[in-house]
Amino acid sequence: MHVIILGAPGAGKGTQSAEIIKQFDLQHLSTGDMLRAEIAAGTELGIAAKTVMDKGELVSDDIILGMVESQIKNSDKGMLFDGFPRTTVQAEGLDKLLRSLEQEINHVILLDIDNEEIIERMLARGREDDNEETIRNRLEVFNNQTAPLIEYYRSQDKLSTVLGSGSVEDIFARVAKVLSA
Ligand code: B4P
Repeated sequence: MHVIILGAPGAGKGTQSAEIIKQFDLQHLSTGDMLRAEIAAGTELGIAAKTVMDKGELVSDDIILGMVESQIKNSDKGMLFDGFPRTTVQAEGLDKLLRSLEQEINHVILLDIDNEEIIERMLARGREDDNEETIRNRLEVFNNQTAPLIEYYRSQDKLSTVLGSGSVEDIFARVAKVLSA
């Protein structure tokens, strides 16, 4: 089983992913974590990515697809894709790669939450890219570049929308219900 967790920045994708992999036998693939690891290691990719991430923009599709491809090919487990795909090009690239491996995405969970709650959460988190100006840009980037994926997966009949506000446990219970169905 391959699962995508989709949602605006700060919707709680990373938080729910940590719960999901505990209960379901999936390998966590977070492109945000992978990029932050590159930054921490001071690699050329990390240095380039940091400039983009600090502005709240998206790292290029080529870099992201290159990063995830080897992970997918080298894994024999179902994957939980967290924060990926974020553009139609990434979604099509993922579909193409999985098709070549005779696999497919089984579920897409959309965490639905309003912008004001998101801004409150991210300001409380206080990561380097969590200042108000960057957050507003990330929300705009989400609406322009990532939100079209909602329709992309709805038309494939794979999308389930889950209310993303409430306690972490309550939200996870909603997610688990979808994945267990
Ligand atoms: P990501 O690392 O993917 O993270 P995110 O969208 O900011 O947050 P997430 O939704 O995971 O929220 P979290 O659980 O942490 O992206 C960071 C950047 O990397 C992007 O802006 C982009 O530049 C780049 N990037 C990543 N993937 C890319 C791709 N595929 N293509 C191009 N660029 C890419 O939760 C947020 C906060 O809320 C936390 O503090 C958490 O504790 C809190 N919280 C969570 N659930 C809560 C709840 N139920 N109640 C109260 N607080 C809660």
